[in-house]
This record gives sequence, structure tokens and C-alpha cells, in this order.
Amino acid sequence: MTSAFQVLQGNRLALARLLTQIENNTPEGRNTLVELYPQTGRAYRIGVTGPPGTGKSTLVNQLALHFRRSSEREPIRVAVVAVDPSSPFTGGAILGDRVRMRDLLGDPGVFIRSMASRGSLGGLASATTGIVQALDAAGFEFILIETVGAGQAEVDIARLAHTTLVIEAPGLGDDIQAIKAGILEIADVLVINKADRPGVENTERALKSMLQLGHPMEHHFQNHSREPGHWVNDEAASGITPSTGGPQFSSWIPPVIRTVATEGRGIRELAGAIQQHRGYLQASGELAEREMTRLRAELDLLVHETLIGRWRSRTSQERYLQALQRIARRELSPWQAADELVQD
Ligand SMILES: Nc1nc2c(ncn2[C@@H]2O[C@H](COP(=O)(O)OP(=O)(O)OP(=O)(O)O)[C@@H](O)[C@H]2O)c(=O)[nH]1
Ligand SMILES: [Mg+2]
Repeated sequence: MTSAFQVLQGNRLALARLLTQIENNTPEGRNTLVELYPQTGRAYRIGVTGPPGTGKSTLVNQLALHFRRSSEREPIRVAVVAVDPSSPFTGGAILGDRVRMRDLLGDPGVFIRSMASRGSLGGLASATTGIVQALDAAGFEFILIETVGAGQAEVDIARLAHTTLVIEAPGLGDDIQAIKAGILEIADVLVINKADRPGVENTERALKSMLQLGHPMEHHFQNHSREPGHWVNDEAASGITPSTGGPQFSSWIPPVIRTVATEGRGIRELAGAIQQHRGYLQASGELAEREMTRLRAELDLLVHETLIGRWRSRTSQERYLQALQRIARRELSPWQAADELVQD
């Protein structure tokens, strides 16, 4: 029985083994992913990111429980991928996450995987892509991807998600430094967790004013007494009559949701905001658009890596160093050198 077949059959051990192969970037892992690829594209991916310690893991745990319990038909299958680029792979933070996710352990409809950096962050992003594809093929309908911080790696990983939640907590939000503009840009839903702590209003005010900077249309639409988390028709808001009539959902204002993850408060509202964003993406056509953008980036990267790899295997290090020295001596321009080096 092939490992792809076992994964499709719901064999958790085979899935765990495959995820390790993908993490280690082995040829077996790659081959299985190739086989599984036609079965992917069904999962809804939710990114969860934000500064350290804001309660992301606790919140992910609660959301997963909520998804497991809330559905009327067959329970939704949920996977969680916790990516921790900062800690070594025996890191305590990951063990902590595992412990906190104990509510979900033993539930066959839930699969939890922790990943840590093994060298390059770029490698981590591509391993995460593979892991998410494997979980998607294995039939998990919701995939929650937790990352820490606001670096490029988190942004790359967030691009994997259909809906990205950015988690802040009171005390951090007051200081605008803590809310990196980059992380706000990727937010589809903003969460102020630890809303049981003092300073929630300040954090909310800071976040909303930053959102206003990023989404000037919000001003208009507040005048139209509409709430964030709803669709905004830019043309109507700006007073231009749409020529075609039909609705044009041209932008989404991230709603700000308060939660207390440790007590499960605000989780229903958060899940509602995610569903609403999903509806927006579908109705506006942005879902398909985002998917194409993501696939294009993935393909471009692979073409790039494949070409470089092929070229490296054909070109001796010596030839490369010689060219480099000639560039340094100004005997050859870098453009000419590149041309010469890639010629067969
Ligand atoms: N008071 C309060 N504490 C919370 C809340 N949510 C989480 N915590 C606590 O905050 C601490 C950090 O929670 P985690 O869920 O590990 O936070 P995290 O963002 O995943 O942390 P990293 O992954 O290390 O960045 C834990 O002690 C939680 O119990 C909340 O809503 N209120
Ligand atoms: Mg965590």
C-alpha cells in the first residue's frame, strides 16, 4: 500500500510519517506530495499570528474545539500546525503548546503538528506549504496555522492562509511599536485577546486608528453606519454610481474582536468573523484571485530553485570563483559574467 493511499485512508501514523518526510525535505516526501496533489485544494486555511505570548495557542485550541462542536452535520475535521521559527526543535514553547492543546488530544477529528526552524526560514515556509497540502489531502477541512511574530517568515506563512487572524493583547497594543504595520497589513480579522486584562480600550483604540490609516474608506463607511467585518462597496461609498448596477465588493475592513481565550469568551464571535470573511472572499472573487497569486508565487519559486539547482550541478565552483575574481579585477562586468556562467 502506498503511503499516499494510507494518508487518504485516514491513517494517522502514515500522515505523521509523511509530515516528518516533508519537514526533512526527503524525496519520499516529495513523491507522496506529488501523488496527493490532485486531492488538495479543499481545506480552508486560517493563519493565526501576533507577538509572543498573546494567547495564540490558547485561542487556536478554543477555535478548534468550537469548530469540532459547532457543526450540525458531520463534525468538521480540524488540523493545527504550530510553526515556531525562533526556537530550536526541542524548544520548550512547543512542548508548552502541546500541553495546552490537551483538550484536543484523543479526538480523531483533530490533528496537531508542531514545527520548528531547522536552519533557513525560507525552508520553513516551504515545508509549511507541504505540510498544509498533506493535511488538506488527508481531509482536514479547517487548517489553523499558528506563527509567532511579524517577520518575513510569518508574512510568507500568512500568505498561505485564506483568513489571517492577528492576535494582540492589552499592554502591547498601547505601544504602537508593538503593532508592526506589516502585521496589520496581513490581518483579515484583528483579535484583542486577554480582554480580561486592563487596557483593552486603549489597545482597541490604537488598533482602530491604525486600521483607519490603512483603510481610509472606513471613514466613509462609518458615515454610512456600517460595521467593520462587512463588505464595503467602494463605488457607492465614494458617491460614484456603479455603471453595471450589481454589487461590487471591493474591500474588506478587518473587524476587531475581543476574546478571553482561557475562558472561551468571544470565540463564537471570532468564528463568525472568520465565516464572514470567507463569505466575502467567495462572493467577491478574491478567494480565487488570492489562490492564483499564491500558486504563482509558489511556482515562480520552484522554477527559480529548479533552475539554480540544475545550474549548480553543471557548474564547477572553480569556474564560478574565477568569474568572481575577474569581476573584482574589473576584467569582466557582473552582467557578462552571469551570461557566461549560465551558458552551457
Ligand atoms: N488572562 C488571560 N490569559 C491568557 C488568555 N489567553 C491566554 N492566556 C495565557 O497567556 C499565556 C500565553 O498563552 P499562549 O496561548 O501560549 O500564547 P501564544 O501566543 O501561543 O505564545 P507563543 O506561542 O509563545 O507566542 C498562557 O499562560 C495563557 O494561559 C486570556 O484571554 N486571558
Ligand atoms: Mg503558541
